Amino acid sequence: MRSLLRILIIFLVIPCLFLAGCRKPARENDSKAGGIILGFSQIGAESAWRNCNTRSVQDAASAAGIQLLYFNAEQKQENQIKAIRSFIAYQVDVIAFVPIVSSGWENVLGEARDAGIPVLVCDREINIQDESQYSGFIGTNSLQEGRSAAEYLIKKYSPQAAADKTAAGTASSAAHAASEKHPAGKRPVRIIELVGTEGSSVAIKRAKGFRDVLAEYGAKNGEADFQIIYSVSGDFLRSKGYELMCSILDTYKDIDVLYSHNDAMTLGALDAIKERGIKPGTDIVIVTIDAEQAAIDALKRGEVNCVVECNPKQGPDIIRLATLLAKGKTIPRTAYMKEEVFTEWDDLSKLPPRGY
Ligand code: GZL
Repeated sequence: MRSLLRILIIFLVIPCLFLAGCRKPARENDSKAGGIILGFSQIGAESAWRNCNTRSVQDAASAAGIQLLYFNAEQKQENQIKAIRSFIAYQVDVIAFVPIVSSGWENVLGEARDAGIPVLVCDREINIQDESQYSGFIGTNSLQEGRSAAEYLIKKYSPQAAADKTAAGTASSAAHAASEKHPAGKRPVRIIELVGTEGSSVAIKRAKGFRDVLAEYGAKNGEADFQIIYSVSGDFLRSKGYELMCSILDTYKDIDVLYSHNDAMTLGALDAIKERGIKPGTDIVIVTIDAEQAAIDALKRGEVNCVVECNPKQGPDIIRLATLLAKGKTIPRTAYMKEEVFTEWDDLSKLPPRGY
């Protein structure tokens, strides 16, 4: 009921006020520090990661005394475009949005620019001809996340990893088992890929970064040691991760690795794998991205082998950059969040709670 009311206010009340010649209330001695109105269009609530991302922006706006017009697009680009048009009608000081997909933003961003409202692209990137239509990007480096996932696999399956384990006489870890299964020259490592939302910069770049590193490795070693046998979009959803993995396990044999673009899909896939008596982390090596608490816990249990962090706590940076834009300042075109990689070989005992 509340979301319907909110939608009505955004799409009906605000534009009507504008059409009736109303503007946002003129703010007495409008000190930009506190008087900023920020319109924020968020994708939805598809994962614990996304919910943390939203909370981070809301908390940072509140702490800075910024009035936040927040709108949840419920996974629809058209709702994001409507929300941005409402922000323009309300003449907010700055617009920030997380583009669910990377294309289709030219018209509405042209309208924002014509209205003199700076736009901050957050979390995911956009593909646009005229880059003057937005002021800057702050978010995650998805290309590097994909690269880090592949770099882990190369380390895991490299003959050196097996030699190190044998020399150290350590118990046969997943790394040792993996290298034993695939000593140099044997069949390629067979990889299943669960892809994020189709058309999103994150899915495109996590796939590209992963493939680039594997191709570089194959070229250097003169053979394709790694083979992506099937790649399919689970739309970043846990339910789809489960459904797809059930079908994949019924279809494909000799799966060595699951590379999943986010933890929500991974957690769904883990349920499917365990239901079949398969041991995740040992029988199937699992690499996932986000670093939600549930994924870190699975890493500690040995059910996941590598977790690439994708940092959702972008709120303070978004508010800092929005404040600069509201004051007419310029900001960097691109700013990436700090992110780490956690593997089965790390000491995770001192890792603080993830908060998402
Ligand atoms: C990444 C972000 C992705 C997360 C998913 O920057 O856009 O969207 O990896 C989320 O969990 O759904």
